[in-house]
Amino acid sequence: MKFFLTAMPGKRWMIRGLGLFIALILVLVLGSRSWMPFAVAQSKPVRPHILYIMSDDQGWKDVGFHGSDIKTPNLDRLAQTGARLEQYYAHPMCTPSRAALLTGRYPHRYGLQTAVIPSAGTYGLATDEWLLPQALKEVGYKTAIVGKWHLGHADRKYWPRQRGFDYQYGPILGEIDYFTHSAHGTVDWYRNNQIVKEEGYATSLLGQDAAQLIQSHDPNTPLFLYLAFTAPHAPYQAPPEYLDRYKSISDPNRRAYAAMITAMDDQIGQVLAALDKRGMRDNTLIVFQSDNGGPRSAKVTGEVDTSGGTIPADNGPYRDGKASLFEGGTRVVALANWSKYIKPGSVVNQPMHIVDWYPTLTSLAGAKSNPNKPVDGLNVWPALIGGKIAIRNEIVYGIEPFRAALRQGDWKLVWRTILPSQVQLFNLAKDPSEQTNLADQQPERVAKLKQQIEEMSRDAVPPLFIKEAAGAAKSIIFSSVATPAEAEEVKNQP
Ligand SMILES: [Ca+2]
Repeated sequence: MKFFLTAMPGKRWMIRGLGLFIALILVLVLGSRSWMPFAVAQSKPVRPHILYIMSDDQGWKDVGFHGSDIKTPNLDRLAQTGARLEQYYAHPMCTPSRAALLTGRYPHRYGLQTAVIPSAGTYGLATDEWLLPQALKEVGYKTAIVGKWHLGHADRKYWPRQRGFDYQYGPILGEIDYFTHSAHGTVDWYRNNQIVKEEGYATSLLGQDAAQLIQSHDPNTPLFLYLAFTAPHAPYQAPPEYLDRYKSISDPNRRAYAAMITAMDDQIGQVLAALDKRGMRDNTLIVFQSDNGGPRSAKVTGEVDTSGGTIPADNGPYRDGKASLFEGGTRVVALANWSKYIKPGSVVNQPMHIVDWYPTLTSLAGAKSNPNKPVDGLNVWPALIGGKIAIRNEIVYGIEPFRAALRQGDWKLVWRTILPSQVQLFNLAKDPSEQTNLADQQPERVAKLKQQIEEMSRDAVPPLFIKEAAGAAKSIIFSSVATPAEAEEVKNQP
């Protein structure tokens, strides 16, 4: 070898040069993590397990990692080892948000843009929508919903087992008692469409069921588990052992609400432990979000009467809350975690919308998107893994016949279209709390945003809530006679 190199000096230089070249490449590759998207150095994701955790009516600030006094150690750890999504938007109420997640399409396209499906409601999410579990099932996923549905209950064709979920456990309606699992005296607690009567606190039962499902799952089959807690939606109820942890909070509603969130966090810890135990964690994308902002008015906490106490949710700097098109109703607490691809401790400050998960998750799964209808979501995977390219410039908060809100870049228009109409324009970069209405100073911007809303509204189906409520009201007001006692009752309603 020595002779070879001595006899061929040119070759020796070539070998030295090659060594230097390899060293240079190694320096570039290993030293470049700080500026490269985290996942570029990783292999391409292939059909991950997906654990999608949703809380219900949780305030933006009501997690440890947003500075709350409510203890959420498991969510905090997910945030520390994943990405906080700090400009993440949902719709302002349960039904529209959940529909947007599962369809990837704005709810005004199928009539679910207004309010929630009430307990007496007979309508549901249109059955010609192609839902996320249906798409994932086609490419071999096992699909499961553990928790709240709220996308139609009066007809079984709307139920989750009929909409692509292999397994179902939990309530179909929007709100239940946490101990009796009932709404208006009717038990709303099912496993695979069969009513289940059992003891236990709803949050604990959901967590235990999700953990058991993971423990019995074959890790070689991709799993989509939609874990939709009812917590911390009203009624504000928690077991004594959790209430005892918040003796320092004197207000009963806030104390129970804090206890409900910590009980949920404990269950999330159990579910994560099950993923670890089953060896699935490394190949699981975990998402957590609240379905809408925390309520700031007793009128929107739900169907139970909470008017006697304080409203416990805290949306931090954001204006108003649930049911409102202001940021407090729509910019929700959210995170994504998958340490193999998503940089631990990162913060995604790009705007993201709940409709974005549909194309993002179907793309990761190698599944087909909706074959028949336009999807509004965008694939935000590059943003989640630290890419700097802006994916989304526009946020649709809601398009309803009587109100709408749209964000383009930093500018947001909130428009009440019924008389007396009202237009508000905010610069969210400078004024995230929406305190200064700039509509009078920027008439051209207002006109442009209004025009865009008008154009979007042409694709809207009339809200099914209004259609059904008007029908019900008509049958009452044209078929009975009002009495003074009834008038008094109506006047005294909260
Ligand atoms: Ca909700």
